[in-house]
Amino acid sequence: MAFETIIVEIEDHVALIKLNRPDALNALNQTLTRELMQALEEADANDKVRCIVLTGSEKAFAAGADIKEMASMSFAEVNTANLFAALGDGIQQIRKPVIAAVSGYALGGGCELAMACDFIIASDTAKFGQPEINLGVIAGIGGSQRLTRAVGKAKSMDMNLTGRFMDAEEAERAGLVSRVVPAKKLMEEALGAAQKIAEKSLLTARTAKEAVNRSFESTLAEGLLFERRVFHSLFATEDQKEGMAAFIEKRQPQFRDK
Ligand code: CO8
Repeated sequence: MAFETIIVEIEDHVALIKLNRPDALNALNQTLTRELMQALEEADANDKVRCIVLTGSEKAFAAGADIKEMASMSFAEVNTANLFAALGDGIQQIRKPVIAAVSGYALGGGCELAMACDFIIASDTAKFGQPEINLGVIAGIGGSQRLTRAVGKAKSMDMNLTGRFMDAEEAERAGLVSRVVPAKKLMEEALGAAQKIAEKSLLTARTAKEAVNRSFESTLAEGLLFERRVFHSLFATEDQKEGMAAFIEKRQPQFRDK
């Protein structure tokens, strides 16, 4: 299906979703939110897709929520629309791995969107920030929560209170992104990582994602118990037998997601 604000391409088991509002530096409006969630859900349900990559343009992953759309909204309108809740909470419901490939600005809702993905690969031009305070508001899709968990209180407070941007190098040092690559190599690197994930058992990849995400929601003891139990449960799968047999027989595994 054709979308107005995003472009979706599926190749080699990877769905590439590109935010496409160039005139607004990919600012997130309600149409984009709806279309992005639809595309993510369709990719999650599509048997041909084994990993998802979300990206923007070279200049901007996304420069935040659409300020022009929000500016005149009343409390009741923001509340009734439950503005952007789908993005903050919805991506977490996507069970296939989702990589954010970030070049240029990832600000406000854009930074929050990237953080809602499973991990971020950044180009050396990436700039992350929560500048909402300059607009008289605060982060609303996880910028005070996911960012704090990712980089700790000191940097999160600094970014949320001063509105300053963090460059790619600092973001990698702080643990916000998993790797930084030259801008020209960003898509090759992100699609390469997605390809690697796509070669695994999807059943196991989903379980790994679930286990890591559980660490944000539980105590260490509960998280460790969850991890151990799902580890045990993977011995009920054909892919565990195949993966271990392939290692012993010195060949590539043929996973069947069973
Ligand atoms: N919303 C709408 N339009 C935008 C946005 C945005 N967030 N960002 C950029 N644009 C538009 C500009 O208005 C401009 O359009 P036009 O040409 O029609 O004037 C076009 O994109 C290009 O932008 P600039 O000319 O400003 O480009 P520069 O290269 O000079 O600057 C910046 C780039 C630094 C990224 C600058 O555009 C900027 O500061 N943008 C706003 C960043 C920002 O404040 N983001 C936070 C937005 S608020 C938010 O994200 C809240 C999320 C939580 C909501 C939760 C609800 C529950």
